[in-house]
Amino acid sequence: MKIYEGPNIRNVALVGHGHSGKTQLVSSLLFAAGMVNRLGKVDDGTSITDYDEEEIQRKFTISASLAYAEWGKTKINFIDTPGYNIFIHEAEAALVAADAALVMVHGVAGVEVQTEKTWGYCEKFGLPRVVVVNQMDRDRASLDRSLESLRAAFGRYVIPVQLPIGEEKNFRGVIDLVRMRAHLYEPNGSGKAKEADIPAELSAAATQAHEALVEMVAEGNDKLMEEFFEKGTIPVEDLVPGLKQAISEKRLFPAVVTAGLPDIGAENLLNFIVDYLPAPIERGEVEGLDHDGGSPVKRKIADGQPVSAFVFKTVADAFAGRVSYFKVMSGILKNEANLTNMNRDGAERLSHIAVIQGKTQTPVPELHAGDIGVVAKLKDTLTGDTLGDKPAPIVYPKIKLPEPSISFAVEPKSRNDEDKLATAIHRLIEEDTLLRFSRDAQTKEFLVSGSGQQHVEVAVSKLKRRFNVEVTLKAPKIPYLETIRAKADAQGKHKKQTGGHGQYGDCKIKMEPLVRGSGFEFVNDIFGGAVPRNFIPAIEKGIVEAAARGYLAGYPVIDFRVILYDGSYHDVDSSEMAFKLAGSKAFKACMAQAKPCLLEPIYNVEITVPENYSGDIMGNLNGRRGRIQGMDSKGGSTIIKAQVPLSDMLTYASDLTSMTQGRGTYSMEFSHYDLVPQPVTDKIVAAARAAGHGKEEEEE
Ligand SMILES: Nc1nc2c(ncn2[C@@H]2O[C@H](COP(=O)(O)OP(=O)(O)OP(=O)(O)O)[C@@H](O)[C@H]2O)c(=O)[nH]1
Ligand SMILES: [Mg+2]
Repeated sequence: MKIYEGPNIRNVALVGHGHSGKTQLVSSLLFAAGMVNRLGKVDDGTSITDYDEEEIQRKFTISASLAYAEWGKTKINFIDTPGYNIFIHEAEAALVAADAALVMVHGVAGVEVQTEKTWGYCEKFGLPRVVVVNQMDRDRASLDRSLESLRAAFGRYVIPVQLPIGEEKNFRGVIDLVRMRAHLYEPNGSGKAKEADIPAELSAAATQAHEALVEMVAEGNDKLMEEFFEKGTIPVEDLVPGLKQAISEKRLFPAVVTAGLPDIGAENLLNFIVDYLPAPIERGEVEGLDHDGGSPVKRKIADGQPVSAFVFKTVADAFAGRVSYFKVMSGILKNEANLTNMNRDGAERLSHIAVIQGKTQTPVPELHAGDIGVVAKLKDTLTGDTLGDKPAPIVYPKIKLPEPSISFAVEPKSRNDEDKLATAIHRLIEEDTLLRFSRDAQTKEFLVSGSGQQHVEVAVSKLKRRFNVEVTLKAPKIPYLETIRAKADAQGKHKKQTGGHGQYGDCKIKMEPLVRGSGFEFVNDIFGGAVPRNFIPAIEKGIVEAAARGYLAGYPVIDFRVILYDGSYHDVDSSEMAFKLAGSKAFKACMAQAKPCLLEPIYNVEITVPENYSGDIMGNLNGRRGRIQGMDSKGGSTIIKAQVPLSDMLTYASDLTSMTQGRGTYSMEFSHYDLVPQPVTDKIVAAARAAGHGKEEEEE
């Protein structure tokens, strides 16, 4: 393995809608570049970057992965990312390591929901973009139609730099509109091309497209504009740097054509990446903080700087342990380096640094500023951490992922599974930072939360396959709550004075509603010792415990204030227990007056779907207690804002998947849930009782 330095490295991420062909294209590019000796295929489970068993089985990308092509003097690092909506956060998280993106669209479908979403991610990271119109060998594939949708979505700065030669099944090569040459690919899928003159029948179209390109390159560049007016064109030796600059400045988004499966356009794309996309060092400086939570500092992306690396991904391997993926942000990272974890202030030794081709590691002696590598068995470094030279501290910003939106209850299958569950899940969470594991304090269930049903199912499948832990998934119990809507005032008296030692406790309380999220407040307003001080905590305890047992359907009562203002006691018979029971009785008496109601968790969601599905989806929402709050359209998509009860969320998400034909053509974002007052139904009470809620208080 050669050592590559700054100018000879490219880091490009492939992003876009599911099924556009990103994973296939990476394998096809690697084959064309001679990195592998056969063409890996997604459909056979032999692609380089969908190597995980979960991916092979499902035939789509779940987690971002890395590959590289040594092309001429340059090493191109490819980051293949998922396009499926449920895993799209992985694409966002991986873009931090990229210096440019290939935004892939399907040549038949054009721009789709996740194309727009990932375009937005690229914008956020300030990445130059090449639009790849792929699968040009398919029936009805069309560059013109794809461009139409691209321009509608992203503006007129999406400009073709290639034209296809041949259509559909006959797609066999591309015209390079910069140099005005044709490249005809061998029909055997080798990814190799021969240069030729532009076919006569395409010559007029090519000239027109070339002129359009020249004008666009000149548009934002005074010097080139002058040259263009003078000569009526721009010679190729000025056009190449002009285009490169326009791409780096994100002024132009060039469009190329490919077909991954027959491996057409591969050499042209590899050359385009090397010739026109920026090397990491060309990005100049990166920003960070001088320590976690500290002040901003900048670091030049250059070999001459102190070493620093950002860990952007972690893989939890059952045998190799943690594998950390990092980008060298500055300096030269040597094998066996001793670095400091800048976030946790711990020492880490980087033994056996390597580059990775899918899952296959190749050890390297060093990696230069801008390059990407992996290392196993770091002690306590996780995704989002910065490693560096202790005397030159810098901490790079972590990516904030969305919150998980869907929770399932998990039940270990056996005692043995239960023992291993927490450890295994925590290792998975290191790899999949959006996954959450928790115990619901109220329902006592173990919950696994993720971005969608498939996300949680993949986690369960990994638990079994990698860690030999078996669990079953269930719909979680809904954590309803109860609250009050009116003030109340009541007395609670507990008195038993028959025979032996008696019991006596008596209190008067007022109750009033508080705003949502306030919880519980207790105010002691007793004057003159009507209740001795030492019994007051017992009254509060009695109320708190009664509130936890609920009033209407056995769900905890929240968001209210209790004011204890009077009471009485007995010198001999009063006890803590008696006052606790008095508190509980006073609470119940108040609840009867306080207009209690149930609070139901209702999610606020934003659903983006292709226009033609929006009618079905709104009908479905209305049919299941969803409330539509607003609608908007953008490109060919409709954005629906709605509220959906948590109790309907699981079935709702699976309905959406089937309504949009199972390929994740929608995107659903959850902001937060509100607790919304609802009437109590028999069904809810029955479910609560069945779940053991609202048990009677202890014997008096
Ligand atoms: N005809 C044709 N089929 C292709 C081409 N590229 C990919 N496919 C097929 O399209 C399907 C999707 O390809 P993938 O490479 O998995 O797509 P992807 O963009 O990685 O999808 P996600 O991982 O879900 O984001 C597979 O069945 C491929 O065999 C192509 O150029 N031509
Ligand atoms: Mg893929």
